[in-house]
Amino acid sequence: MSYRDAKKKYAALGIDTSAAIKTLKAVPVSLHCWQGDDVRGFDTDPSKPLTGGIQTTGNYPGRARTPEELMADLDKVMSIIPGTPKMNLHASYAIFEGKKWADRDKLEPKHFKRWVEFCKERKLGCDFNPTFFSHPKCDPLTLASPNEDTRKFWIEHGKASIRISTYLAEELGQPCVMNIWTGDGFKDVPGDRIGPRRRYRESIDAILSEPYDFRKVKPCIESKVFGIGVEAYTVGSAEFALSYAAFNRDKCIPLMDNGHYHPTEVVSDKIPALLAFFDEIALHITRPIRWDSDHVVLFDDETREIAREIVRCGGLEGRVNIALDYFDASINRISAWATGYRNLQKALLYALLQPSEKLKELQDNGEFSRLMVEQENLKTMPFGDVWDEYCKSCGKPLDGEWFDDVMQYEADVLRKRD
Ligand code: RNT
Ligand code: ZN
Repeated sequence: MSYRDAKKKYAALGIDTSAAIKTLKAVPVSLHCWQGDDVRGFDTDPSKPLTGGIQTTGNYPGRARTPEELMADLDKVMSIIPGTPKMNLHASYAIFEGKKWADRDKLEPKHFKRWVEFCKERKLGCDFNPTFFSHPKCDPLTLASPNEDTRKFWIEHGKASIRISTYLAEELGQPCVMNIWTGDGFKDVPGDRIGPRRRYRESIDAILSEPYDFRKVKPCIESKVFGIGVEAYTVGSAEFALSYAAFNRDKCIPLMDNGHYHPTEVVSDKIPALLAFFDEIALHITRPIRWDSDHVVLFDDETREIAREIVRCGGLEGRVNIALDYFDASINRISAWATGYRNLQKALLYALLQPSEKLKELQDNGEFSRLMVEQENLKTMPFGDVWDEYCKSCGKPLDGEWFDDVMQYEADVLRKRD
Protein backbone atom coordinates (compact mmCIF):
# COMPACT_ATOMS: atom_id res chain seq x y z
CA MET A 1 0.00 0.00 0.00
CA SER A 2 1.29 3.47 -0.78
CA TYR A 3 1.30 6.48 1.50
CA ARG A 4 -1.63 8.00 -0.41
CA ASP A 5 -3.80 4.99 0.27
CA ALA A 6 -2.71 4.89 3.89
CA LYS A 7 -3.49 8.57 4.28
CA LYS A 8 -7.01 7.94 2.99
CA LYS A 9 -7.54 5.03 5.35
CA TYR A 10 -6.49 7.12 8.32
CA ALA A 11 -8.56 10.07 7.10
CA ALA A 12 -11.62 7.82 7.17
CA LEU A 13 -11.02 7.53 10.93
CA GLY A 14 -10.68 11.28 11.20
CA ILE A 15 -6.88 11.18 11.47
CA ASP A 16 -4.68 13.59 9.54
CA THR A 17 -1.40 11.80 8.80
CA SER A 18 0.32 14.96 7.50
CA ALA A 19 -0.49 16.77 10.74
CA ALA A 20 0.91 13.85 12.74
CA ILE A 21 4.13 13.92 10.72
CA LYS A 22 4.47 17.66 11.15
CA THR A 23 3.90 17.48 14.90
CA LEU A 24 6.43 14.72 15.47
CA LYS A 25 9.15 16.45 13.48
CA ALA A 26 9.26 19.27 16.01
CA VAL A 27 9.37 17.16 19.20
CA PRO A 28 12.78 17.13 20.85
CA VAL A 29 13.88 13.68 22.03
CA SER A 30 17.14 13.46 23.94
CA LEU A 31 19.82 11.25 22.51
CA HIS A 32 21.99 9.94 25.36
CA CYS A 33 25.71 10.18 24.62
CA TRP A 34 26.48 7.19 26.85
CA GLN A 35 25.33 4.44 24.45
CA GLY A 36 28.45 5.13 22.38
CA ASP A 37 31.08 4.24 24.96
CA ASP A 38 29.38 2.02 27.55
CA VAL A 39 28.88 4.94 30.02
CA ARG A 40 32.66 5.43 30.43
CA GLY A 41 33.05 9.15 29.88
CA PHE A 42 36.40 10.88 29.60
CA ASP A 43 37.26 11.88 33.15
CA THR A 44 38.22 8.58 34.76
CA ASP A 45 40.61 5.72 34.05
CA PRO A 46 38.94 3.48 31.45
CA SER A 47 40.71 0.40 32.83
CA LYS A 48 38.79 0.76 36.13
CA PRO A 49 35.35 -0.84 36.39
CA LEU A 50 32.17 1.23 36.42
CA THR A 51 30.84 1.63 39.96
CA GLY A 52 27.94 3.23 41.80
CA GLY A 53 25.10 1.15 40.41
CA ILE A 54 25.96 1.37 36.71
CA GLN A 55 27.16 -1.60 34.72
CA THR A 56 27.31 -2.58 31.07
CA THR A 57 27.74 -6.06 29.68
CA GLY A 58 29.38 -7.11 26.44
CA ASN A 59 32.57 -6.16 24.66
CA TYR A 60 31.52 -5.61 21.07
CA PRO A 61 34.40 -3.98 19.19
CA GLY A 62 34.52 -0.27 18.47
CA ARG A 63 33.68 1.56 21.70
CA ALA A 64 34.33 5.31 21.31
CA ARG A 65 37.37 6.20 23.41
CA THR A 66 37.79 9.90 22.76
CA PRO A 67 35.53 12.92 22.24
CA GLU A 68 36.39 12.83 18.53
CA GLU A 69 35.36 9.19 18.20
CA LEU A 70 32.16 9.73 20.16
CA MET A 71 31.24 12.77 18.10
CA ALA A 72 31.90 10.91 14.85
CA ASP A 73 29.67 8.07 16.04
CA LEU A 74 26.96 10.53 17.07
CA ASP A 75 27.06 12.01 13.58
CA LYS A 76 26.63 8.56 12.12
CA VAL A 77 23.61 7.94 14.37
CA MET A 78 22.11 11.31 13.55
CA SER A 79 22.36 10.57 9.85
CA ILE A 80 20.03 7.62 10.45
CA ILE A 81 17.42 8.90 12.88
CA PRO A 82 14.41 11.02 11.91
CA GLY A 83 13.01 13.77 14.12
CA THR A 84 14.61 16.41 16.33
CA PRO A 85 17.34 14.98 18.50
CA LYS A 86 18.67 16.88 21.50
CA MET A 87 22.02 15.91 23.01
CA ASN A 88 22.09 14.43 26.49
CA LEU A 89 25.46 14.59 28.22
CA HIS A 90 26.82 13.31 31.50
CA ALA A 91 29.30 15.42 33.45
CA SER A 92 31.84 12.63 32.99
CA TYR A 93 31.98 13.58 29.30
CA ALA A 94 33.80 16.82 30.12
CA ILE A 95 36.52 17.60 27.60
CA PHE A 96 39.81 18.73 29.10
CA GLU A 97 41.79 20.77 26.62
CA GLY A 98 45.54 20.70 27.04
CA LYS A 99 45.32 17.80 29.51
CA LYS A 100 44.04 20.08 32.29
CA TRP A 101 41.92 17.57 34.13
CA ALA A 102 39.44 18.85 36.71
CA ASP A 103 37.65 16.79 39.32
CA ARG A 104 33.86 16.69 39.29
CA ASP A 105 33.44 19.31 42.02
CA LYS A 106 35.55 21.71 39.97
CA LEU A 107 33.91 21.28 36.57
CA GLU A 108 33.19 24.46 34.67
CA PRO A 109 31.23 25.47 31.59
CA LYS A 110 34.50 25.67 29.66
CA HIS A 111 34.85 21.90 29.92
CA PHE A 112 31.74 21.65 27.75
CA LYS A 113 32.68 24.27 25.19
CA ARG A 114 33.49 21.68 22.54
CA TRP A 115 30.09 20.09 23.11
CA VAL A 116 28.44 23.50 22.71
CA GLU A 117 30.26 23.92 19.41
CA PHE A 118 29.19 20.44 18.38
CA CYS A 119 25.54 21.21 19.22
CA LYS A 120 25.59 24.64 17.60
CA GLU A 121 26.92 23.27 14.33
CA ARG A 122 24.09 20.76 14.30
CA LYS A 123 21.41 23.06 15.78
CA LEU A 124 20.87 20.82 18.80
CA GLY A 125 19.75 21.62 22.31
CA CYS A 126 21.48 19.82 25.17
CA ASP A 127 20.42 18.16 28.41
CA PHE A 128 22.83 17.44 31.25
CA ASN A 129 23.44 15.00 34.09
CA PRO A 130 25.74 15.35 37.06
CA THR A 131 27.64 12.04 37.31
CA PHE A 132 27.36 10.59 40.80
CA PHE A 133 28.93 7.23 39.92
CA SER A 134 32.15 5.60 38.68
CA HIS A 135 34.37 7.83 40.80
CA PRO A 136 36.67 7.20 43.81
CA LYS A 137 34.56 9.56 45.96
CA CYS A 138 31.61 7.13 45.94
CA ASP A 139 32.20 5.86 49.48
CA PRO A 140 29.95 3.97 48.31
CA LEU A 141 27.30 6.63 49.02
CA THR A 142 27.41 10.11 47.51
CA LEU A 143 24.76 12.71 48.39
CA ALA A 144 23.46 10.47 51.17
CA SER A 145 26.85 9.64 52.66
CA PRO A 146 27.30 9.96 56.42
CA ASN A 147 30.73 11.44 55.65
CA GLU A 148 30.44 15.21 55.44
CA ASP A 149 33.42 15.64 53.11
CA THR A 150 31.96 13.15 50.67
CA ARG A 151 28.60 14.87 50.73
CA LYS A 152 30.22 18.27 50.25
CA PHE A 153 32.19 17.05 47.26
CA TRP A 154 29.07 15.74 45.55
CA ILE A 155 27.00 18.81 46.45
CA GLU A 156 29.68 20.93 44.81
CA HIS A 157 29.44 18.66 41.78
CA GLY A 158 25.67 19.20 41.68
CA LYS A 159 26.08 22.97 41.90
CA ALA A 160 28.74 22.96 39.19
CA SER A 161 26.29 20.97 37.06
CA ILE A 162 23.63 23.64 37.50
CA ARG A 163 26.09 26.28 36.28
CA ILE A 164 27.00 24.10 33.31
CA SER A 165 23.32 23.49 32.56
CA THR A 166 22.67 27.24 32.56
CA TYR A 167 25.57 27.66 30.15
CA LEU A 168 24.19 24.97 27.84
CA ALA A 169 20.68 26.44 27.92
CA GLU A 170 21.89 29.97 27.24
CA GLU A 171 24.34 29.06 24.50
CA LEU A 172 21.93 26.76 22.70
CA GLY A 173 18.71 28.68 23.29
CA GLN A 174 16.78 25.66 24.55
CA PRO A 175 16.00 24.60 28.13
CA CYS A 176 18.42 22.12 29.69
CA VAL A 177 16.90 19.23 31.62
CA MET A 178 19.35 18.38 34.41
CA ASN A 179 18.82 15.00 35.95
CA ILE A 180 19.89 14.05 39.46
CA TRP A 181 20.31 10.33 39.91
CA THR A 182 22.51 8.55 42.41
CA GLY A 183 22.96 4.85 42.99
CA ASP A 184 23.13 5.43 46.76
CA GLY A 185 21.91 2.37 48.61
CA PHE A 186 22.90 -0.82 50.42
CA LYS A 187 23.54 -4.37 49.38
CA ASP A 188 21.93 -5.79 52.47
CA VAL A 189 19.39 -4.97 55.13
CA PRO A 190 20.22 -1.49 56.42
CA GLY A 191 20.42 -0.55 60.08
CA ASP A 192 19.06 2.93 59.35
CA ARG A 193 16.78 3.77 56.47
CA ILE A 194 15.71 7.29 57.28
CA GLY A 195 19.16 8.78 57.98
CA PRO A 196 20.45 8.44 54.41
CA ARG A 197 17.16 9.78 53.06
CA ARG A 198 17.29 12.84 55.31
CA ARG A 199 20.85 13.50 54.16
CA TYR A 200 19.90 12.95 50.52
CA ARG A 201 17.07 15.42 50.90
CA GLU A 202 19.34 18.04 52.48
CA SER A 203 22.00 17.51 49.83
CA ILE A 204 19.52 18.06 47.00
CA ASP A 205 18.29 21.18 48.84
CA ALA A 206 21.89 22.40 48.92
CA ILE A 207 22.41 21.70 45.21
CA LEU A 208 19.20 23.48 44.25
CA SER A 209 20.18 26.49 46.35
CA GLU A 210 22.58 27.33 43.50
CA PRO A 211 20.77 30.09 41.58
CA TYR A 212 19.17 29.16 38.24
CA ASP A 213 16.24 30.16 36.08
CA PHE A 214 13.72 27.30 36.27
CA ARG A 215 12.54 28.09 32.75
CA LYS A 216 16.02 27.41 31.44
CA VAL A 217 17.36 24.74 33.75
CA LYS A 218 15.01 21.96 34.77
CA PRO A 219 16.45 19.85 37.55
CA CYS A 220 14.87 16.39 37.78
CA ILE A 221 14.88 13.79 40.52
CA GLU A 222 15.08 10.23 39.18
CA SER A 223 13.98 7.37 41.41
CA LYS A 224 15.03 3.74 41.33
CA VAL A 225 13.83 0.57 42.99
CA PHE A 226 17.23 -1.12 43.30
CA GLY A 227 20.59 -1.46 41.59
CA ILE A 228 23.42 -3.93 41.20
CA GLY A 229 25.20 -4.13 44.54
CA VAL A 230 22.44 -2.19 46.28
CA GLU A 231 19.75 -4.83 46.14
CA ALA A 232 18.28 -4.29 49.61
CA TYR A 233 17.76 -0.56 49.79
CA THR A 234 17.88 2.46 47.50
CA VAL A 235 17.94 5.90 49.08
CA GLY A 236 16.25 7.63 46.14
CA SER A 237 13.24 5.33 46.02
CA ALA A 238 10.03 6.16 44.14
CA GLU A 239 8.34 7.66 47.18
CA PHE A 240 11.41 9.67 48.07
CA ALA A 241 11.91 11.14 44.60
CA LEU A 242 8.26 11.87 44.02
CA SER A 243 7.81 13.47 47.42
CA TYR A 244 10.90 15.59 46.87
CA ALA A 245 9.60 16.81 43.53
CA ALA A 246 6.10 17.41 44.90
CA PHE A 247 7.32 19.44 47.87
CA ASN A 248 9.73 21.43 45.67
CA ARG A 249 7.63 21.87 42.57
CA ASP A 250 8.87 25.40 41.99
CA LYS A 251 12.42 24.06 41.68
CA CYS A 252 12.40 20.62 40.08
CA ILE A 253 10.36 17.94 38.34
CA PRO A 254 10.11 14.17 38.79
CA LEU A 255 11.81 11.83 36.33
CA MET A 256 10.58 8.30 35.72
CA ASP A 257 12.81 5.68 34.10
CA ASN A 258 10.73 2.71 33.02
CA GLY A 259 13.48 0.33 34.14
CA HIS A 260 13.22 1.53 37.71
CA TYR A 261 10.05 -0.10 38.94
CA HIS A 262 8.91 -3.58 39.90
CA PRO A 263 8.43 -5.67 36.75
CA THR A 264 4.63 -5.55 36.79
CA GLU A 265 4.46 -1.77 37.26
CA VAL A 266 4.12 0.30 34.10
CA VAL A 267 5.27 3.85 33.52
CA SER A 268 2.58 4.33 30.87
CA ASP A 269 0.03 4.36 33.69
CA LYS A 270 2.16 6.57 35.91
CA ILE A 271 2.41 9.34 33.29
CA PRO A 272 -1.22 10.49 33.61
CA ALA A 273 -1.06 9.97 37.37
CA LEU A 274 1.79 12.46 37.67
CA LEU A 275 0.40 14.84 35.06
CA ALA A 276 -2.74 15.15 37.17
CA PHE A 277 -0.48 17.03 39.63
CA PHE A 278 2.72 18.21 37.93
CA ASP A 279 2.84 20.69 35.05
CA GLU A 280 5.90 18.95 33.71
CA ILE A 281 7.61 15.60 34.11
CA ALA A 282 10.62 13.90 32.53
CA LEU A 283 11.11 10.36 31.27
CA HIS A 284 13.98 7.98 30.63
CA ILE A 285 12.75 5.50 28.08
CA THR A 286 14.50 2.16 28.15
CA ARG A 287 13.69 -1.55 28.00
CA PRO A 288 13.98 -3.51 31.20
CA ILE A 289 14.09 -7.27 30.81
CA ARG A 290 12.96 -8.47 34.23
CA TRP A 291 15.08 -5.77 35.88
CA ASP A 292 16.79 -2.48 35.04
CA SER A 293 18.76 -4.09 32.22
CA ASP A 294 18.74 -1.05 29.90
CA HIS A 295 18.22 -3.02 26.70
CA VAL A 296 17.66 -1.20 23.40
CA VAL A 297 14.14 0.25 23.12
CA LEU A 298 11.90 -1.80 20.81
CA PHE A 299 8.61 -0.99 19.11
CA ASP A 300 6.85 -3.04 21.76
CA ASP A 301 3.57 -2.80 23.62
CA GLU A 302 4.78 -0.78 26.59
CA THR A 303 6.81 1.66 24.49
CA ARG A 304 3.69 2.26 22.39
CA GLU A 305 1.55 2.65 25.50
CA ILE A 306 4.03 5.15 26.99
CA ALA A 307 3.90 7.10 23.71
CA ARG A 308 0.08 6.98 23.69
CA GLU A 309 -0.06 8.48 27.17
CA ILE A 310 2.51 11.15 26.30
CA VAL A 311 0.40 12.17 23.31
CA ARG A 312 -3.00 11.90 25.00
CA CYS A 313 -1.91 13.89 28.05
CA GLY A 314 -0.57 16.78 26.00
CA GLY A 315 2.97 15.70 26.68
CA LEU A 316 4.21 16.85 23.29
CA GLU A 317 3.22 20.40 24.16
CA GLY A 318 6.10 20.70 26.58
CA ARG A 319 4.72 18.76 29.52
CA VAL A 320 6.86 15.65 29.06
CA ASN A 321 10.61 15.89 28.57
CA ILE A 322 11.53 12.76 26.66
CA ALA A 323 14.95 11.13 26.87
CA LEU A 324 16.35 7.72 26.03
CA ASP A 325 18.44 5.73 28.49
CA TYR A 326 19.85 2.39 27.42
CA PHE A 327 23.29 0.97 26.81
CA ASP A 328 24.11 -2.33 25.21
CA ALA A 329 27.78 -3.21 24.75
CA SER A 330 27.08 -6.61 23.21
CA ILE A 331 25.98 -5.43 19.75
CA ASN A 332 27.03 -2.72 17.30
CA ARG A 333 26.57 0.42 19.38
CA ILE A 334 25.51 2.63 16.49
CA SER A 335 22.89 0.14 15.41
CA ALA A 336 21.69 -0.08 19.03
CA TRP A 337 21.53 3.69 19.37
CA ALA A 338 19.66 4.15 16.07
CA THR A 339 17.28 1.25 16.63
CA GLY A 340 16.13 2.56 20.01
CA TYR A 341 15.76 6.13 18.77
CA ARG A 342 13.87 5.08 15.66
CA ASN A 343 11.61 2.84 17.71
CA LEU A 344 10.66 5.64 20.04
CA GLN A 345 9.95 7.85 17.03
CA LYS A 346 7.81 5.05 15.65
CA ALA A 347 5.89 4.72 18.88
CA LEU A 348 5.25 8.47 19.01
CA LEU A 349 4.05 8.53 15.40
CA TYR A 350 1.87 5.50 16.08
CA ALA A 351 0.40 7.33 19.06
CA LEU A 352 -0.25 10.46 17.00
CA LEU A 353 -2.24 8.30 14.59
CA GLN A 354 -4.73 7.15 17.21
CA PRO A 355 -8.25 8.57 17.26
CA SER A 356 -7.79 9.58 20.88
CA GLU A 357 -10.92 11.72 21.12
CA LYS A 358 -13.07 8.92 19.77
CA LEU A 359 -11.58 6.33 22.11
CA LYS A 360 -12.16 8.63 25.04
CA GLU A 361 -15.77 9.12 24.00
CA LEU A 362 -16.35 5.37 23.76
CA GLN A 363 -14.96 4.96 27.25
CA ASP A 364 -17.01 7.80 28.69
CA ASN A 365 -20.15 6.36 27.08
CA GLY A 366 -19.43 2.97 28.58
CA GLU A 367 -19.06 1.34 25.14
CA PHE A 368 -16.34 -1.02 26.26
CA SER A 369 -16.95 -3.78 23.68
CA ARG A 370 -16.57 -1.31 20.83
CA LEU A 371 -13.58 0.30 22.54
CA MET A 372 -11.77 -3.03 22.58
CA VAL A 373 -12.64 -3.88 18.97
CA GLU A 374 -11.66 -0.46 17.64
CA GLN A 375 -8.39 -0.45 19.52
CA GLU A 376 -7.60 -3.87 18.05
CA ASN A 377 -8.53 -2.72 14.53
CA LEU A 378 -6.04 0.11 14.81
CA LYS A 379 -3.21 -2.39 15.10
CA THR A 380 -3.52 -3.48 11.47
CA MET A 381 -3.82 -0.02 9.97
CA PRO A 382 -1.13 0.70 7.31
CA PHE A 383 1.16 2.37 9.82
CA GLY A 384 4.34 1.33 7.99
CA ASP A 385 3.49 3.54 5.02
CA VAL A 386 3.09 6.59 7.21
CA TRP A 387 6.34 5.74 9.00
CA ASP A 388 8.15 5.51 5.65
CA GLU A 389 6.70 8.85 4.63
CA TYR A 390 7.87 10.39 7.91
CA CYS A 391 11.43 9.09 7.42
CA LYS A 392 11.46 10.34 3.83
CA SER A 393 10.17 13.77 4.79
CA CYS A 394 12.95 14.02 7.40
CA GLY A 395 15.47 13.04 4.70
CA LYS A 396 16.38 9.89 6.64
CA PRO A 397 16.62 6.25 5.52
CA LEU A 398 13.67 3.88 5.71
CA ASP A 399 13.78 0.67 7.74
CA GLY A 400 15.93 -1.74 5.79
CA GLU A 401 17.98 1.02 4.21
CA TRP A 402 20.55 1.88 6.87
CA PHE A 403 21.95 -1.26 8.43
CA ASP A 404 24.41 -2.11 5.65
CA ASP A 405 25.78 1.39 5.91
CA VAL A 406 26.36 0.91 9.65
CA MET A 407 28.15 -2.37 8.93
CA GLN A 408 30.36 -0.53 6.45
CA TYR A 409 31.15 2.08 9.14
CA GLU A 410 31.96 -0.78 11.50
CA ALA A 411 34.42 -2.22 8.99
CA ASP A 412 35.97 1.14 8.04
CA VAL A 413 36.01 2.87 11.43
CA LEU A 414 34.93 0.87 14.47
CA ARG A 415 36.98 -2.28 13.83
CA LYS A 416 40.11 -0.17 13.47
CA ARG A 417 39.79 1.15 17.03
CA ASP A 418 40.72 -1.98 18.99
C1 RNT B 1 20.61 4.46 36.25
C2 RNT B 1 19.78 5.59 35.76
C3 RNT B 1 20.53 6.73 35.16
C4 RNT B 1 21.64 6.30 34.24
C5 RNT B 1 22.21 7.38 33.37
C6 RNT B 1 23.53 7.00 32.80
O1 RNT B 1 19.89 3.38 36.65
O2 RNT B 1 18.81 5.12 34.88
O3 RNT B 1 19.63 7.57 34.54
O4 RNT B 1 21.26 5.23 33.43
O5 RNT B 1 22.24 8.56 34.04
ZN1 ZN C 1 17.66 6.55 33.82
